[in-house]
Amino acid sequence: MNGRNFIDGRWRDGSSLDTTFNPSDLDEQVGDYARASRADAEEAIAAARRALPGWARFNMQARSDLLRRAGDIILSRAAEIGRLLAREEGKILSDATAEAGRAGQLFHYYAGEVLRHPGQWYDSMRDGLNIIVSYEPVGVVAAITPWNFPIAIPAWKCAAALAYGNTIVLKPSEYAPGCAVMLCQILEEAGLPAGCVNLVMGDGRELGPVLIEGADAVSFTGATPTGRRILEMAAPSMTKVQLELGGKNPFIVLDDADLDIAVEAAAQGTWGQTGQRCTGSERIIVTRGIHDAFVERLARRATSYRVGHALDPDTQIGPVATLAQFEKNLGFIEKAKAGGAELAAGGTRVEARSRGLYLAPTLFVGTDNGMEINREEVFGPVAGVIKVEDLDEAIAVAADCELALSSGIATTNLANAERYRRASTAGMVMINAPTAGLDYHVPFGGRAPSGYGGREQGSAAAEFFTEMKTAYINHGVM
Ligand code: TXE
Repeated sequence: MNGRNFIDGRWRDGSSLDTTFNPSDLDEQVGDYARASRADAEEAIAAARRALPGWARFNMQARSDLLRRAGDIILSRAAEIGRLLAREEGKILSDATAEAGRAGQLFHYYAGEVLRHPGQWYDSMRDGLNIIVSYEPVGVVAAITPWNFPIAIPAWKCAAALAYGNTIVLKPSEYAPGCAVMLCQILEEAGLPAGCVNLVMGDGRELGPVLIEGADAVSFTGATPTGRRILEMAAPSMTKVQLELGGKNPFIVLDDADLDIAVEAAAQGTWGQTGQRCTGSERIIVTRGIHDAFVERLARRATSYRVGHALDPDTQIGPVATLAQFEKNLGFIEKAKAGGAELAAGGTRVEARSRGLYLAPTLFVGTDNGMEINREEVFGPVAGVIKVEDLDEAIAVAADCELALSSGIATTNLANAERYRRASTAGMVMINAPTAGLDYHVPFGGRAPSGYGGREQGSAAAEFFTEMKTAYINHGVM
């Protein structure tokens, strides 16, 4: 893939090229991408601003049709997008293709949302007046996205922003920008007017300040420290900010759990997609009565996974996406061992035919909630088991964490499930289901510092991507 920046409807070279490599095989180069300069980012913001009035007034039916067409094209090219995603990010081909499909469905969903654009009408307390509350585009949106869902996250930000009449500058992760290039090609093919979506690639630390100062709103997904930095940078210009950040998600297993369901939900939540999901299970909190049986089954499940090349149809767990993340994961593992956590599975690099970043699904037992392995977001196929006495202690341990994105519980007791649903401090609660793996038509996100500035996806996205206007109309009719 040879990717260029997309500014004002034109594909443009950058100041230099950045190369990406296949994490399943570091000897394979995947793409060369034009690196945008700060001046390019300024031009992209200016183009988005010029395009804004036209897109904000764009005929509703035509806007809906355009988003639907974009969704159709994404779905028709899902295999191609999935293959690029698998090569560049390392997600196994079936998951990568499904993610591309999800991106297409998101565009279809927001094609429908265009037609359900919110608004309210009220009687006034004063006779002869009515009140209309309308929801207007927030303006130019900078979408800054990470590598772990390189088509779904750009899609859910762009589809929602466009549906509500905004224009966009998209800045994808430098580790996996290929899918964002394809998304912009598809939006162009679908007929989106020039300037409505712009793409700038490169280092977020360099381009970020220009985007944050120039845009009306920034929607960011990524690391919690980066999110804090963005919030600080947005303060002087009071740019509206939406942050989807890290998780340290607890999954509770109670004595009354169905063991099969508990093991599979924990396994999927922990090791699925190589654990590189902000909603992944990282702390598995297990009550004493079921602890040994559960741990024995879960450790066996960990060693049953086939780890390997993302394009190999037999592979169940792909590589870690980047060398930096791989080394970070190994660092967490070493420190957990040194701190007294006991390795029940994995913990080592996996050798394969290709020179890939393969890490065995890893499970620590005998951990407590104070250990680094249970406090810092690992963002890899690694989890720690914490033994507790009962649901009360499980709730307390689950809540003893700054991050509050997703959470889960395995129990066959309805009252226990409901108690946890109410007690959880997280933005999302799963009962007998993995903490990761979510629908796109309902709100997604967590409480600060996991999330900030309104939920994404579903109709909840309107909160961030629109501004309210309250109009009083004195028509004089009593
Ligand atoms: O994230 P960054 P990285 C977590 C996970 C991982 C860590 C680092 O723990 O180990 O983050 O991943 C852009 N101003 N998550 O380095 O740095 C950057 O170019 C503006 C959790 O990939 O946050 C990229 O486009 N932008 C997460 C995007 O921010 C800046 C998913 C994300 O990069 C910037 C991925 C700046 N100062 C990683 N610095 C989740 N919540 O799902 C960087 N960027």
